[in-house]
Amino acid sequence: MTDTILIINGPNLDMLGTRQPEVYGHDTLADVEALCQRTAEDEGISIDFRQSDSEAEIMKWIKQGRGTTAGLLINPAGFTSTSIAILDSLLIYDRPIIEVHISPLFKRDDFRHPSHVSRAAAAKVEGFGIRGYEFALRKLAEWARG
Ligand code: DHK
Repeated sequence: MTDTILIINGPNLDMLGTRQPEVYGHDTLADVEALCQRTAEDEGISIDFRQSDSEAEIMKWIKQGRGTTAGLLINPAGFTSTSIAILDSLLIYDRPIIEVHISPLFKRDDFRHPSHVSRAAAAKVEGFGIRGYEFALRKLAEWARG
């Protein structure tokens, strides 16, 4: 069995550090990847860290992850409330999924509140900044170990 956790970042997360720092903080996506890499080494697992603005590409990666990865951390970003197609891909995935949001959606715009993705997720982490990735990854590593 693989020990690789797939980490998928959705649209505009490549602009972390530049994009609305008052909401998302000053860390870049490279900083998020470095945090995940350090966490993975500490947990004795591997990560496959990706970002895309393309719904189709994200769906392809989720389906490719079926049977080849031990868990999935996804920040669906702007696709969270809109993409039934990504939800359907997640429902095809066969290992635990944790949904992560950097910002506290519960106190942001109403249109950000509903999540289609949550229906496929085992857990959700939001509002902890980029540390949410570390929390989610540690839990996925625990589940991967069985
Ligand atoms: C990131 C985004 O890009 C937004 O579309 C979401 C999420 C919030 C985050 O907090 O990580 O609404």
